[in-house]
Amino acid sequence: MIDDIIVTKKIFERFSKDFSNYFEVDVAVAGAGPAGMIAAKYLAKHDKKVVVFERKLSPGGGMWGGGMTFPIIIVQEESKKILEEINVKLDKAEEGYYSADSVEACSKICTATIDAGAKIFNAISVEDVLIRNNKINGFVINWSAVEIAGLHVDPLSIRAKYCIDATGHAAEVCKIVQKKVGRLNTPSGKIEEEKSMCAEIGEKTVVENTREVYPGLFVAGMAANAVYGAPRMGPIFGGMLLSGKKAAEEILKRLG
Ligand code: 48F
Repeated sequence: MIDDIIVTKKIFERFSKDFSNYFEVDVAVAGAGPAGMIAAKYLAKHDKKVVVFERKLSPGGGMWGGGMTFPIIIVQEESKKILEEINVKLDKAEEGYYSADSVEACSKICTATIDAGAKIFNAISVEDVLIRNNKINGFVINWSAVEIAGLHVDPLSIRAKYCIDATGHAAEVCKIVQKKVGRLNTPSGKIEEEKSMCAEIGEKTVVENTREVYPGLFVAGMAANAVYGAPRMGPIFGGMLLSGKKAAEEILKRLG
């Protein structure tokens, strides 16, 4: 016999237990795209307590769709190791361009992130930051369903020693900080805005632009290029992976 109420009770109890375990963390990540998940994976592998909040039901961001929904992604020599470490099968196409199945890459990155010990909460959006002594020290979160329905519901907060904006093209956390908190660590102090596609430059700058954009807040992945005014790069994902890894390495240096 299956008791519907026991199912309800188990879900509620397990979620309360999981969620309360992540009220205070070492690192909180906004966005479970490739950059955010790879950052979380490396941090968790170094025994840091990491939580990722993803607006959508499925982690993976823009990786599932490959290029124009052809479910294939490209990575280059420097980044292919990150996928090899998690057993993503790569075809060597030509001249150092490797292709992978986007569904395989996405699901294996997600699995590796969770197996490393990071926690991903889906259907939760970051809508603001916590700030103390001019340092960002947490996220303000709400159910994505509340946001989508436009309901007037106050959010809740979690505290983190460091936060990462890995929200992709929209750079949502940096936008909030620009609007509400103050000057970003960019040439103009504002978001410089993403430029048109150029994979050659975009892939390089996305790693260079992965840095602390405001005390306590790092930016990674496509958000880094959006914030620092660099080009997009389309379905080549090596830079996203390297950016996530760099964000983790920079934060590990701070956390010790
Ligand atoms: O967009 P996304 O995949 O960002 P990324 O990791 O990778 C970029 C590439 O997909 C692609 C590209 C590469 O060549 O240009 O665009 O930098 O993943 C960002 C994730 O963040 C979620 C969003 O649903 C997506 O899954 N997200 C966005 N805003 C929020 C958020 C928010 N405020 N709170 C929580 N999640």
